[in-house]
Amino acid sequence: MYFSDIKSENILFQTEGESSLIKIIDFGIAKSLPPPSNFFHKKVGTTIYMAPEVIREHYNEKCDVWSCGILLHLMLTKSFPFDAISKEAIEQQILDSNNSNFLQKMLENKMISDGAKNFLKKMLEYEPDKRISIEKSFHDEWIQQFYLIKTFDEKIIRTLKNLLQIKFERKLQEFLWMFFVNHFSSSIYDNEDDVLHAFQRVDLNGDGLLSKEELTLAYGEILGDFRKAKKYVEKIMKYLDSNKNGSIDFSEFMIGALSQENFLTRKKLQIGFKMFDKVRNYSFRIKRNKYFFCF
Ligand SMILES: [Ca+2]
Ligand SMILES: [Ca+2]
Repeated sequence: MYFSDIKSENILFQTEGESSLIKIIDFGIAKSLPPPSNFFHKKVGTTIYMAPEVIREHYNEKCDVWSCGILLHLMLTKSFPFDAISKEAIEQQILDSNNSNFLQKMLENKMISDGAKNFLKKMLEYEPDKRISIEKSFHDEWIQQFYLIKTFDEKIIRTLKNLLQIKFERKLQEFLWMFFVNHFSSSIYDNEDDVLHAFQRVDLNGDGLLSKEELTLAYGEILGDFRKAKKYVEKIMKYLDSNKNGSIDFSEFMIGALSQENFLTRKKLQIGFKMFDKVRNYSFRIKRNKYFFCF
């Protein structure tokens, strides 16, 4: 899918902490990716973030890379590369940026590193065909220096081993876990950072999904036995791939990685139950570490 309206207003931090997850909101004009040779032809988005090909109304997913470049420029310099008093004038500036010196001039006096400048040039490449792809940008040298989770530390290993214990006995149980993970505020999670780091460590290509191959590599390394790892990964996919798309997203991963003993405490379940209990026509009991819903 491509988003076509990447901008600071559409990016939220989940918590105030430094390692907060960020979430993109407002998928109103997002679209599924067109087949490779097809393009979209309707000008949508926010002018200051718009790629030149969007203004020319002939574009594909590369328009998101350009908008990310504008956003990165804003983050690094507190300014936009284009600036004018009207939308039309900004559009004209963007269209006129097809000049080999434009980026060079724009960045020459900026107090940012050469690595950042080079990366910005790749993202703000005028021709979409020559512009870096999202996949390649994740592996760019400048980005990779911030991606420091190279090893399996103790916390990551513990989190990944929790995944091996997951077993849903009933569909209702699976639904409840999904509900807790998707609706609880992060203050409920004691070890959300560990879960995030474990997810990032396994997600080698940075696409936000754990493929069977990525999981097998991770468990193979942890267990020292790739044949065993393959078996475990089959089990993980069976229990955690709830939308059956062949990969594990962060919500699915969270369900398996949170330790059941630590996560399902009475207090947390009661908070969760209050969220359910809008119509107040069912009750909730915890007995000997088991929980029951009574309708
Ligand atoms: Ca991945
Ligand atoms: Ca899935």
